[in-house]
Amino acid sequence: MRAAGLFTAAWLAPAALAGAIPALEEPSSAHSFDKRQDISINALGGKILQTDVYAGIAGLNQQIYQATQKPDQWKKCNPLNISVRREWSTFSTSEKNNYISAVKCMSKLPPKTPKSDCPGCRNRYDDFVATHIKQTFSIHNTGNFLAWHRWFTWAYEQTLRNECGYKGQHPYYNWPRWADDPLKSPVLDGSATSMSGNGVSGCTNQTFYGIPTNDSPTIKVPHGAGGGCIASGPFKDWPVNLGPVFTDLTCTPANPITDFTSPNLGLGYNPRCLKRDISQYVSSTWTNDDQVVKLLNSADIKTFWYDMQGGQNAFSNNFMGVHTAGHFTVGADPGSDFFTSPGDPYFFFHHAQIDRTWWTWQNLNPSDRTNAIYGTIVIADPTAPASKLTDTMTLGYAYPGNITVGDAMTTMGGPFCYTYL
Ligand SMILES: [Cu+2]
Repeated sequence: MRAAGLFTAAWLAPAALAGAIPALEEPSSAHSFDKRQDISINALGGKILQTDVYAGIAGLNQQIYQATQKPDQWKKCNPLNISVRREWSTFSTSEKNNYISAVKCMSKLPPKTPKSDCPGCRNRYDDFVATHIKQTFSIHNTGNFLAWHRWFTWAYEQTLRNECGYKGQHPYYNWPRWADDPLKSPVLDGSATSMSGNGVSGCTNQTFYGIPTNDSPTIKVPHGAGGGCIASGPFKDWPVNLGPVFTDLTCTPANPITDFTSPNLGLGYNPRCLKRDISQYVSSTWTNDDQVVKLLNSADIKTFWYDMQGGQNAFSNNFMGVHTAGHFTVGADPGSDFFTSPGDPYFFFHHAQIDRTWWTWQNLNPSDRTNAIYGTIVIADPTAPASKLTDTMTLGYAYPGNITVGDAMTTMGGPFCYTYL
């Protein structure tokens, strides 16, 4: 059994190393590595990225590490049953349609969060937005930041499958592949099999978006061609019900609950359209291959953690970091809102790539990095208690059960069994 697993893992590597991602007929099979039918570099924009080479090495390392160092986990999760997350551009048309209809289904199911905990929640998707808003101060610039968002994205993937008939694994959006022109990516090109594209021209009284805030910007992001509602593609009628809390877009109506001491801050009912202002400026400056390579070359978790989130003196030296840059690649409302950003379904494509980037960094040296943790339990507060692997995490009403930070340090342990191609 173990020998067979290692064999499978070993031949997985050359494909990933070449940046050659198989186009699969069906994504649902856990045994799909052997269904490779077509390899097309052109389908990926003709580019081979250094960061994808790193990811290929990481994927092989992880299998070997798990097989040799974690035999008990390996029995439960190995190449014979592991789920494989792929880039959206490698999905077939039917795979894309299956995913898109599952996301839309989430917006049609009733919410599980009680009205008392989220007065504005109107659907199952809102449960995920609400739990992110409620926990914003304890899941960003904290030690659990990467672990919590790994679990959040996985729980969303499970819910698409369990409640909305999705058959595949969660896609990711590989920033550096499309950094020169995100509107060319199959995620954002506005086609019938995209997550819709740019918003129409809008919010024209605004010339820039300020990072971290409009009032005291450290970085000024120029207004792009969008800023208004998405008017075409599968998500043109996508409902945004919650927030804003902290948006960069000045044209968004305020939420009925603006009291920062309220447990329901931003959770009043505020129905509106989904807006985007897709920014080639942001993506090409801070999410290109060189930027991600530099991040992946971080020697320790402290460096990695800071650089991912804008550096030690946040956003100084005109440095945004891939986390914020990935959000501001779509921007607008709710995409630019630190609290409400999951309200744009693009969020989960971005955070799957954040997770892939962390997974890559971890598995370039799995024995030292799998359990490496840095940060405290309170947002950007170095004086608060340090986060620990034994800390409990919750997703509120979005997904049942609690896990620990330690449970989410590997994609092949705890509740997880997935890898990236
Ligand atoms: Cu978040």
